[in-house]
Amino acid sequence: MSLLLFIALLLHVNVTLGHEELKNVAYSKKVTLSSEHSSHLYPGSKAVNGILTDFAHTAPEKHPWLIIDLEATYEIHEIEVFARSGCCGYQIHDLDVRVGSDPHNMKLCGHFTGQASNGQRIAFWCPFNTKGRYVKLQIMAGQVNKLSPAEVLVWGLQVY
Ligand SMILES: [Ca+2]
Repeated sequence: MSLLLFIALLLHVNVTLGHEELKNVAYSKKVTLSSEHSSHLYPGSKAVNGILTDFAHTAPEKHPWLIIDLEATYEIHEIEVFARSGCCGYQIHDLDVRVGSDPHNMKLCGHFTGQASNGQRIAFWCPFNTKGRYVKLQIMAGQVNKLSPAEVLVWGLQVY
């Protein structure tokens, strides 16, 4: 990846690839968590608000998950997950990232064993021609886990 492209990705600006533009299609979309933190201070919307210093946070569970509804079908190239920056990055581990046309029929895009460090950016490059409307993150191992991403970016092209 060129330095310029990398900087463009960091700044969340659109990247031109040939004649098409990859966009972060998760920004401000609807996010459902498998459970909410008891304080209700960390809703799913904080995982797609463009702010790396806040985060979504489930209650403690065995296999907590987060689903983003992209509201349309996209060809998805890359998914980026940022761990919490101030603390507790280790909460991101054994993470499956899946894409699909409905939440019950999803294909694996990538897996991160971890544990993450605070603020770590984790990139998942989806298999060629991955298409879907829903993106799911789920912790797959351990007994008591909290899913707490600071931000999830989904780089895709709309399928017409
Ligand atoms: Ca955020």
